[in-house]
Amino acid sequence: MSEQPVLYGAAYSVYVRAARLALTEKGVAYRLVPVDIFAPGGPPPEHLARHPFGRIPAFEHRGFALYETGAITRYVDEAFPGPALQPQAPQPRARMNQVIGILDVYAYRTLVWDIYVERVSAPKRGRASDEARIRDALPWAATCLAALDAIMGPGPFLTGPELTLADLHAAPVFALFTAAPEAEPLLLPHPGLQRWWGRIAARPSMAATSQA
Ligand SMILES: N[C@@H](CCC(=O)N[C@@H](CS)C(=O)NCC(=O)O)C(=O)O
Repeated sequence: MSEQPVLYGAAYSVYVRAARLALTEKGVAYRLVPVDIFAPGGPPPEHLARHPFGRIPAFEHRGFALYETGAITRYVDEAFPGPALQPQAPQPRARMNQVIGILDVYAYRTLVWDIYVERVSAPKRGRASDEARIRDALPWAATCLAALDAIMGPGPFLTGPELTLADLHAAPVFALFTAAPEAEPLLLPHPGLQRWWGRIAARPSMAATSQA
């Protein structure tokens, strides 16, 4: 049984990076064990035993196995010493959970799969971008950014004066989205969000999680 938490996944993954950011911001040493969910035969059977939906990350600490990134990052915050990554007061805590929900349900698919993957990843892999998919995603992307901006208010972090899990779930999404040229015009109406991204992108935890 490992004392040190273990994260099963791949460094390229948005969700794995959110979990790594939480561990890093808490100052928790962990092991990243590579899993190839896109292997020709599908996710390896030992990974499906950890995660029946075949996604990454999966997590383990002292024999306690967990999947779903929101559960993992909240567990990491609550089980380890270090700076609190969740507000105590009900209202800012609800805002943090609201942002994580927006990212999971709306922003991840739109900003990462519809825009970043189509515009940046697909051509790198020799596939033409699906222009219709990108075009259709732009209004949704604008809605996602406006919603996050409205919640952020004066900042400097997404849900107020302190860094929270909301920032750590959002940062990996923005790291990919902002690599697409579509990001700049979409972010233009949101200078507060741009400043937030500049601030988050410069954190040592982002450098520490930029590769395996
Ligand atoms: N709800 C899951 C989502 C995890 C997820 O979708 N991870 C992506 C990588 S960033 C994945 O495993 N994708 C594989 C697939 O879609 O088959 C969580 O919160 O952990």
